[in-house]
Amino acid sequence: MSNDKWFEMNQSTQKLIGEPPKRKIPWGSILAVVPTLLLVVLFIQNIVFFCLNRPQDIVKEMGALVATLPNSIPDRNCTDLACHLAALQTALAQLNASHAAISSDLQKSQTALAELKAGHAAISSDREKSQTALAELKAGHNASQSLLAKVWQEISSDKGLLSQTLKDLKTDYKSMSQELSQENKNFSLALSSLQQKVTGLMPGACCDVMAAGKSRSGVYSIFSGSNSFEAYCNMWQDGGGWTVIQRRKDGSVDFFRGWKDYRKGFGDLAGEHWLGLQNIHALTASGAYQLRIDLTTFAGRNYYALYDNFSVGPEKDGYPLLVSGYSGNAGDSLTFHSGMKFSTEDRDQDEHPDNCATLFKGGWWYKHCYLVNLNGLYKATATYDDHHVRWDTLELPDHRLRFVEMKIRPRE
Ligand SMILES: [Ca+2]
Repeated sequence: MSNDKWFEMNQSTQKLIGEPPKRKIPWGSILAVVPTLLLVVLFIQNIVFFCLNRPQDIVKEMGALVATLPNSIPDRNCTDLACHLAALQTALAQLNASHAAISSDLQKSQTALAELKAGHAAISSDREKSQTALAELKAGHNASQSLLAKVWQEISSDKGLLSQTLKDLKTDYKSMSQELSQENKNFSLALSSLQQKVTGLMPGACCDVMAAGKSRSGVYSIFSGSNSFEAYCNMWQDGGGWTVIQRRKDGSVDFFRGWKDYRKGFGDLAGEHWLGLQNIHALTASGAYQLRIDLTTFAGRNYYALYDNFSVGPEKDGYPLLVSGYSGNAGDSLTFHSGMKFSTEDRDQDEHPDNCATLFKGGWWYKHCYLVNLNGLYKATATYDDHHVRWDTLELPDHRLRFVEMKIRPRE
């Protein structure tokens, strides 16, 4: 239809203008279109080239990117795109997790920072208070110094008066000290006198007990110097008032003992006993004493020996015996022992090369060794032996003894 129209138009045109003109080749248009076509071809070629090569480049770039990821990411060395994507996703997940942790730490840090700020504010407040208190203290210190200066000034002005007062006080003190010293002396004298009176009232020996009206023989308390002890008082023999220091009568008490026992005393005061060297020493150190020894033989005969002077020295000297002034009917066996120290099985102070106390089973003022062995072994029969209770100046067989009593009394 359009070609027909164009032909009709051409026919009509030809009719109008006569012969149609000759047809020319459009070289200008052709020259203009060719470069454009070339450009289009090149563009299409590049597009095709890009489309063909781009995926491989992407894989390479992604591979390079994945290779930079940490070693902890799995499949970081694979070569295909899916694997690279998986690795990148894993890395992204780890980054997310790290980010969450960092966010949490950040939050905590912010909280801590807020607390620090609060603490700093409190410290600042305390510091202000401290500064205020310090200022008050300084003010107080200044006031005290001022007051002290005033007081010192007053003291300085009163120094003369104070010196005089001090002098007066010293004089008063001296006077009072002298008075006090005198009163102290008076008190000491009164106390001493009182002690003497009290001591005088206490029996120092059995003679004092008798003097106090006790006429019955028995055990009484004795106060001799610093020593107080009990002793048996013989109130009937030869005027009475005797303090018994030793008795043997039935062998009920063992007399073969050591130093400690002889020092302290042992046995039954109402029966067989030894009063003790320390007590005997205390008694005889208080005054002049006499000693009476009563003896009964197995034949039933009674004897006695009386010594006007009797004493036992202190322990540091070995409790030495001093005895003299014999009278009686038993014979003087004991003077032989005067001057001797006391010996026991565990303390040899005799003059014999051996220990007489061990040899003759007793404790005594052994020499080398004895004429008297009143603390020897007690035998209930009249058997003769060297280590028995003996008084050797008695005629045989009477020097074997069934009863012995040693007693002392102040010499009149
Ligand atoms: Ca000896």
